[in-house]
Amino acid sequence: MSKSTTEPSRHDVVIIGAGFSGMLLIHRLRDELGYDVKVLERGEDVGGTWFWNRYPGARCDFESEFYSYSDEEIQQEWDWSERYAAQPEILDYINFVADRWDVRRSIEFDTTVTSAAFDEERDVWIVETDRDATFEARYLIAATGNLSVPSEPSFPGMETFTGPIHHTGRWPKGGVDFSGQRVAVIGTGSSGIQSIPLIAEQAAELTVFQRTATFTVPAANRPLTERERQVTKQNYPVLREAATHTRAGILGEQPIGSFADVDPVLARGELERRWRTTGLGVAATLNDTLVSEVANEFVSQFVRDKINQIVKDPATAKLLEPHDYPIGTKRLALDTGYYETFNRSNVSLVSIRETPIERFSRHGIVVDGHEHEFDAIVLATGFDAVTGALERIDITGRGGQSLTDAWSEGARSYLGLAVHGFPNLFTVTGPGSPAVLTNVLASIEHHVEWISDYLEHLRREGVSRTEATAEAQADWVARVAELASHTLYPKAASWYMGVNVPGKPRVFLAYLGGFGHYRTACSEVAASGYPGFAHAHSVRESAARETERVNA
Ligand code: NA7
Repeated sequence: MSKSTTEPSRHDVVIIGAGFSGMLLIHRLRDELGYDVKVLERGEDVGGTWFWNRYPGARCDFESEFYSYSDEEIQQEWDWSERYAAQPEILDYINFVADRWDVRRSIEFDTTVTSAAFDEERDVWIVETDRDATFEARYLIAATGNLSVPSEPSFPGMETFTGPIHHTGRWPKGGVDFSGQRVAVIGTGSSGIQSIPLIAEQAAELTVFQRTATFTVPAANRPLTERERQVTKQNYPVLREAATHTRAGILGEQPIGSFADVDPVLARGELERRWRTTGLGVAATLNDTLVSEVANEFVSQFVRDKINQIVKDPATAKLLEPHDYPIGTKRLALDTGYYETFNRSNVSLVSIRETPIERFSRHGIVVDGHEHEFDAIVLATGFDAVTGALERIDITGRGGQSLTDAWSEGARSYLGLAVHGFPNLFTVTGPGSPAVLTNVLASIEHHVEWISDYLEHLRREGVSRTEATAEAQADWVARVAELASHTLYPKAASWYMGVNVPGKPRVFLAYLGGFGHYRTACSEVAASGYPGFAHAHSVRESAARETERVNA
């Protein structure tokens, strides 16, 4: 911990992260409720995930008109150009909102939080940073994002490679010019799938190293018409409200029934229609795709057939066919021309399933004794998702307990919002919430609203310390695990399960009961006076109140 030599900067609330969540927290808590807030942000500007993930092809995979704040003024003013906006447009939007809400005056940029310790005497968090600055606040809110810490595998000899190595999640600000170069991409998750078609267009040669073939469906991205924008704008409140009742926090195609009840010819036709027009709607065609192996296999095989139709070389098509997990149990990727890219003469695919990367050399990558030579290497290897950002901060709660120890057997949380042993700490879209399975903007708005309401409740009640009880947390963790156990999700080695990071405990990190039910559960807690949280007054404040009482 780098202890500051100067007086701490004192606030009501310290927030870590200035992405979509941190910005909304400033607006809600500072502008609407009058709290003194301070946001600490590692980057040099706002944007979070969308600040860092500047790789070619990066775009959202929920429709932009809804992958955005529901603020009426802003949603009426902003025009989205495409169904799924690309990263530069999303970052422009974030900057537009940052100016409108004047958030930057509450943010310390280029500031990495190194530790946070709860002072039980005063009921405040003491937050240290990598700069000579300490911050104190009654409440600490982690708005650290689920996909913010890149997972960078360390291959032997990596340091000997003479060319540049870029991680998709830390892409250089000015972009990268691959013209005329021999380029390697390692990783075929969403980031690889989005960037590979564009890198292939620019590079002289592109070699894709694939460990697991991923299910991906066409995004069916296209420009939005003025008419479409108008209709959405006229109906925003009702559309947003309806979305909060859905499983994923977004209105989309509804299932046509379960595998057993639907005529396979009809189901196949519906899959065909959705493949061409609806992106993620493919996986929602049957309502039991994520719980029934036969239903899942039907949809999985449909996608494999598509791959074989699109990819001309049968051996490459075979390698691209996903067989390692049921469709939907890892995040379904949305692509623009991914499978078609493998028909290009400058693109080749190397499977590293059976023969993993042995090492990097000065000039490239060695697999199965063969050296592939490259000018540049792209790591599209994903993130230490959901818990990574918090576990990199030395967080100490009540009794000197560290968060890393508390989560050593998997992240535990009450409602995905609070952690037993860590009073006055809230996590936006935290583990145990459904956030990563939803349109995350809907989840962020819900959490910010819930936390703000709760802070107001605590303020009204004169409470200085709140903590999730061990029992409430245990019940919630059991509920999350129980829901997952009835699905096919645990069959995939996914980042939802923490499996992609070596040594991370294998625990399903998201609530599978659906966004609508989750909201209801959170509302019920609020409406019943926040059961599952223990409230107290700080030792000092209680003493002050007692003195006041005696003097009166
Ligand atoms: P993902 O989805 O975690 O994908 C990472 C990819 O990198 C995946 O294909 C991995 O293979 C591969 N990978 C990771 N480590 C290695 C090593 N050591 N060797 C070879 N290959 C490796 O991350 P993304 O950034 O693509 O997407 C994250 C989310 O962003 C996505 O879900 C959307 O929500 C947006 P594996 O499958 O583990 O075998």
